[in-house]
Amino acid sequence: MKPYYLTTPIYYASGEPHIGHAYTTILTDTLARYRRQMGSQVEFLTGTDEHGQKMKEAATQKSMHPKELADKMAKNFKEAWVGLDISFDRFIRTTEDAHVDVVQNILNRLWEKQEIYADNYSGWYCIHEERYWTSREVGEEHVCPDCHRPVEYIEEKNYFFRMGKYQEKLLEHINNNPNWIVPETRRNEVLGFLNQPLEDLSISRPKTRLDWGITLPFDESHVCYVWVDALFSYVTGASFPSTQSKTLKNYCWPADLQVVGKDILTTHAVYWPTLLMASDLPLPKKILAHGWWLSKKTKMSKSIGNVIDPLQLREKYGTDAVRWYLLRDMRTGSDATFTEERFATRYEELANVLGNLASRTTSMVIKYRAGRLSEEIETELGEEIEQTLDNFQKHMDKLQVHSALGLAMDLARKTNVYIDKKEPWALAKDPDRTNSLDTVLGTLVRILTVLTTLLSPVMPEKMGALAKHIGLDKIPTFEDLNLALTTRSTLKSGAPLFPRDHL
Ligand code: ME8
Repeated sequence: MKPYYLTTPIYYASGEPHIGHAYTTILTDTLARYRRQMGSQVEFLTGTDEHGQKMKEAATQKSMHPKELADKMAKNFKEAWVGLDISFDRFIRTTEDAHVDVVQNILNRLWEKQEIYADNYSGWYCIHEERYWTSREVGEEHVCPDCHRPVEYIEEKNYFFRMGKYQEKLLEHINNNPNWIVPETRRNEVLGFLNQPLEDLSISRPKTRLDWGITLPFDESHVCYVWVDALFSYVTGASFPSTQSKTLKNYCWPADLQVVGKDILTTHAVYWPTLLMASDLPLPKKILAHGWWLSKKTKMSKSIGNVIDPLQLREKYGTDAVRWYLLRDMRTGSDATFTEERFATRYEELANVLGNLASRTTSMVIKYRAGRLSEEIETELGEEIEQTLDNFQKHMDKLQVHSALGLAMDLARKTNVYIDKKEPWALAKDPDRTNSLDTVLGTLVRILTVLTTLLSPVMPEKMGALAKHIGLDKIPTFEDLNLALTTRSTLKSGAPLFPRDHL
């Protein structure tokens, strides 16, 4: 059976990874881990986008060859992802031979099918954004509408993809599949964009202007436009058969989910599906376009210079706290503002609600029952647990990760209230109420077990530690949850999960 295939964008290797990249990657990782826990086989792709003008410029500034810079940055991205516990299965680099081969093959196919034609182009071009603009878009000041840098007027031969002819087919697909682009606000943006006639897409750059890219198989004097090159890396990453490997072994296109930021929605929801239609390849099943992390009300970005280094935060608070903050504090799909105060508030929630519940529970089971739960004990709060499990999965399946995490934390909060109400320390003093104490302790451990399952996709390391404290040898999958409630070894106390001295 084909694995559940999901992807992050293929990030530009022209700069260091920052918190925005980390957010998308942690979000995708959490969804990948959730799928694995639901019993699916998963293929998770991330990687670096290493061709194009931006890459060439960044390398020139550093007096490096673009490939040398790409090697360095691909390593930095990979290290950042390992540091943030990202469970990617494949890291693709667009300079890999296998990818160059796939792109040339597909371009050839499109050329033979006359989906690509040569024409002269004259108009405005933004080097930084690597795209053409119309006179109306650049206005009288002649600046790029996206990055506000001056644009250049150019005249050159270009190859064009007949994108315009797929407009109706794409509209039909979006209209027939209301959940193809989520959230709905982003879907509406794409529909708005498609209200205008869709133009053909320039897919080449003359080597006289830019030589750092994949050579067109039908014209040696041009390279492929970096966006077309990078988009097809999703197909290469799915083990698309190339001229070297003709087999369909491990081939897993189409993607089940492609996660991107809202800045690159048009390329993913318009260029990409139309290129796939022309190549006779199926479309991805779903596109999730999330919002931006802002810093002082502006988008965090390399060029603005207001970015936050995710690895620095990790050193201070730990990997899982970074993962928690980013996913819990941003409504999946909307923008959010990054502040250290919000970070501290979210960390407090981990320490005071979840960490506190875990340490109270383990220390009571150790103190009153020498770390052993009595067997076949009735537990309470069954309905709350079932409802949380059910709603958590519903929210995750709708990709509303922030609300799923909120539900798990609510269960932990309610359980702390339950402890205060039941006063197990009073029950322990009363020999007539032994059963009641066992029920309370059993309930607490049962809930912590459920919480390890719910929260391990976002906090794999801490939930692994919690599972050990409560006597489990591994975090149960959703299916194993019932079994895991009865089979466990002695509970052990351990270091606090979320030490308060970080605050
Ligand atoms: O666009 N908030 O790469 P890129 C949230 N190479 N997410 C952010 C963010 C922010 N402030 N800043 C960046 C490219 N991101 C192309 C992609 S895909 C075939 C080619 C995340 O390095 C977000 O996912 O500029 C955004 O879409 C992506 O990084 C852009 O990364």
